[in-house]
Amino acid sequence: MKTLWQHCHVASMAQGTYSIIEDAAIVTSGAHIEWIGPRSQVPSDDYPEVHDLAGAWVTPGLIDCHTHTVFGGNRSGEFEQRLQGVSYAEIAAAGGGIASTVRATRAATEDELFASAAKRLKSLLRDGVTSIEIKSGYGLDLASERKMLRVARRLGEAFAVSVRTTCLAAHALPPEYADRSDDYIEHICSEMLPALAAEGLVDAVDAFCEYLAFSPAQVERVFIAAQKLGLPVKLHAEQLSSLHGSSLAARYQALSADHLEFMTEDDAIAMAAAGTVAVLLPGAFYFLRETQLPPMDALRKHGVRIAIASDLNPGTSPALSVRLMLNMACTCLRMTPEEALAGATIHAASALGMADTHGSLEVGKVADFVAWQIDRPADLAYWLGGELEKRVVRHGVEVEI
Ligand code: DI6
Ligand code: FE
Repeated sequence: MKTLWQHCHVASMAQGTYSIIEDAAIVTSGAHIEWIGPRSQVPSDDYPEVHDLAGAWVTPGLIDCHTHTVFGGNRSGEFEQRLQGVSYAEIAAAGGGIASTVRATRAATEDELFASAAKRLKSLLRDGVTSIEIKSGYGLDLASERKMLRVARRLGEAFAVSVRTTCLAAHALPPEYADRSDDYIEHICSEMLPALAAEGLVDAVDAFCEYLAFSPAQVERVFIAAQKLGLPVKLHAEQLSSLHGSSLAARYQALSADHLEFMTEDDAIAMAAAGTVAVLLPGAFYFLRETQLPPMDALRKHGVRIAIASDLNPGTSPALSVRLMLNMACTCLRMTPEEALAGATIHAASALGMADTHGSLEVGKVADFVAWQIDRPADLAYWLGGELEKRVVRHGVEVEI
């Protein structure tokens, strides 16, 4: 069925810029965009449904391309302890940190994980998100990683959002494998990934490349296993130190390398050549009070596409708003509001391998868009969180949020 959406301005984000169409109209046919352009040129037709968007600014639905939305428990207690002077090392020695989230995630039932993740997801959806990536990585054994990925799939069925799942079994070393990290990598490559992929639970494979997680050589083994299964890869790289994981990711044509505070210009050159997207995570940068900025000038100079995501996780980025991340991308990373919005739309789509169908408003693409009651697109990066008046359309149909 054809629907006409009019009385709006559009920031289509085609080619990664606002690409503004003033006094615009959009024709959707079923789930897709059939026509978009100035209202004066709308093809004359009998539109069975016509929507007046009352002067709204229409953007693509936001895409949160890096999240750990599914996890047990939370770590606000540790946050409070740290601010009372307890050190991170003391908290970790007492079984806190990522290990505590692994214990809570393993102990939770699938339904419990679904219920807690659904609350966080709803907050992101109220912020205009229509696609999201959700990683595993707090299970760290086959059954628990499966449980997390199943919850991620179920969230995509229960809510008006497209979910891309990423297996992050190589996130941390589980206690059963203490001092045997190579054996755990072998277990991931030969047992976990093949089983989870066969169950259709994995859209991409990720790892944490860091001195306190896994080495580049170990990550490479995970990438080779993923490639054998025909799965694209991505990588947490250069968050705390420079191991050139982002160059390794580029060698494996990774969809993205993420965090990147400590990357070098050579890493940026490698990523640009491979078309690997740089996913910057200002929530983690802020929450950890990081001072090392990603090399913004090198990324821009070499034409690396930059995406922005929430990194929603209990340890380093308890972020429930993508728009707040846009603001932090501007204030902390000195991105422009236009770059930030491209980062949460078209470039985020590329980071998930879905830019052919999502991320910008163009003929033939999926009709996922938000009609915001704002004065100009920069408002999306300007307001600090809160809720903006809006209408959300997914697959050509307005959704209740
Ligand atoms: N980088 C991070 O910031 C998170 N994971 C990662 O690879 C931290 C996850 C946590 O502390 O729970
Ligand atoms: Fe992360």
